Amino acid sequence: MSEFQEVSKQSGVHPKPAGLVFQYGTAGFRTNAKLLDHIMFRMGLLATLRSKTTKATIGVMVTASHNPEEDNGVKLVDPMGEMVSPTWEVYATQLANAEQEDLLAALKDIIEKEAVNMSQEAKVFVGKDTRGSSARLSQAVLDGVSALGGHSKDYGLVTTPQLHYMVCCQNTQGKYGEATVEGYYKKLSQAFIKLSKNASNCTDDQKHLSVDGANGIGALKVREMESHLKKELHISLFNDGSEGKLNHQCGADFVKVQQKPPTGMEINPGERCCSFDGDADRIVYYYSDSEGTFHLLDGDKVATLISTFLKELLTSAGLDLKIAVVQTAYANGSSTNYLENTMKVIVRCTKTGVKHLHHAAQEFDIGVYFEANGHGTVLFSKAAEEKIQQLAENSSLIDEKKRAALLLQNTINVINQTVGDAISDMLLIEAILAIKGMTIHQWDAIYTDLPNRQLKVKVSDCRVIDTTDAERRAVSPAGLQEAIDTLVKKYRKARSFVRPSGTEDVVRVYAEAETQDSADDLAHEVSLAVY
Ligand code: 16G
Ligand code: ZN
Repeated sequence: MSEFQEVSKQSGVHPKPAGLVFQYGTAGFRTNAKLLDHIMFRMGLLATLRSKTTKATIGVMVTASHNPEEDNGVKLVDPMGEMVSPTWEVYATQLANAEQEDLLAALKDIIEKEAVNMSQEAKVFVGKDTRGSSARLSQAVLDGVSALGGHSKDYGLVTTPQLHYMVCCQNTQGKYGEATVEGYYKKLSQAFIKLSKNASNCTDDQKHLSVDGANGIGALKVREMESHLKKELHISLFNDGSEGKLNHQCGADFVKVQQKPPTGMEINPGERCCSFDGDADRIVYYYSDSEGTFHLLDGDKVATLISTFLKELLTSAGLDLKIAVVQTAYANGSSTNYLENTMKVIVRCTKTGVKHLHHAAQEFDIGVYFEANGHGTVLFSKAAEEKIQQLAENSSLIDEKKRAALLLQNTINVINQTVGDAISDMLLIEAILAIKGMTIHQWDAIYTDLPNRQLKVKVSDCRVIDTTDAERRAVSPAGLQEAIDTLVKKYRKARSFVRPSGTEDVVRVYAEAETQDSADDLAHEVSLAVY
């Protein structure tokens, strides 16, 4: 077969250094960019096979998100814009680790297991972030696709959620939108402008937002989008990539972990600010008060704002739809308490990693999912979307119901349902605050976060820790959970858990308690128990 000869030939241009082993982790492959060329080529091959079996377009995104500039990575996107299925994650690992002389055998093994029809056409969409290594690495992906005779479309510089969106649009024959970056801006901005029209008395001052672009792709794309927003949002962009280094002392991950503002940003008291991460799939908000104290509004606060807004609209529209919020063990206890006991919405907890949250959210009419780190979106079931649309089109409705239904409809259109999207989340949050006439301080005051602390512990092998109950309890090593339980009892309103990281060789420790000192002490004591 000539295609295998072509694979052999091309793989020689992208050789694997012998002995190098990587795993397709929570967010694909991610490591120093120098080690990734062969992996990129092979992911091009794998995406082509995946496209043939699904008879649909598959996406490949070259990015390492919030990692430092020297790193890079790759993620595969399935037909509806979701993360690639777990079986194919296993294939990805196998193909990436096959030694040079075993590559064809590894490839043929997948073809056989999945009964891939090699005469089926294949199409792969490729995107990349702004890292120096991304151009070369995305070319390696394209080489992989063409070696197996697949067709590719290179979207060039796009955010991760934009690529997910393109894949979904393509495979739904345009029902979700047009598979172009321009189409994405149009859909989101039109919905945003319609939502904004419902904000009466909104001053120019209230339409102002400072955005930290993490010196990455998000900054570029916010610039491109701005003209579509018709002055309904005034953005001051910082860390736009013109001077600073990607993710260095800035971006959503830095702000969340360090609990302080990014460098390179001017912050005036009370002003709304937000940070994207390096591939613009995460967002966190913050402000500094009149005393100069920094306040962070993370993914939990975002989930609360969005779910409150949606629940109120459902009530006004008289729609009986089941809404749930999906969180992880990292969600602040105060947020869970507020959602369950004050808001009375269903709350689910899943393991860390977007695919777990996404999956859980799909089980409800409306599933709002957010990780505390700011990655999240809202999913509407097909039935829910249809009910909302019917109501919005029903001309005999009284004003309040009609208004609520139209707001819901535009909310659906401003959201990127394929994956968490900093730009889309930003537009939705800005619209909600404007409609509710809410300041960032008022949003922050919905509930008060419990003080918390995260630590990481280096151990020789973090896999000795095994967890259950959505990572909230340790089942091994023996005695660890009992030790944590004893420590937690010493503090008021306390909670703590440990879990092995899926992206680094460390164990993560989380603790929260009534005071910051207690949270710090508890985290420290639990990390000692991990040794
Ligand atoms: C990945 C995940 C993110 C998760 C993080 C946890 C995706 C797209 N990204 O970045 O959701 O919060 O890993 O990292 O799933 P950890 O396992 O090292 O704590
Ligand atoms: Zn990211």
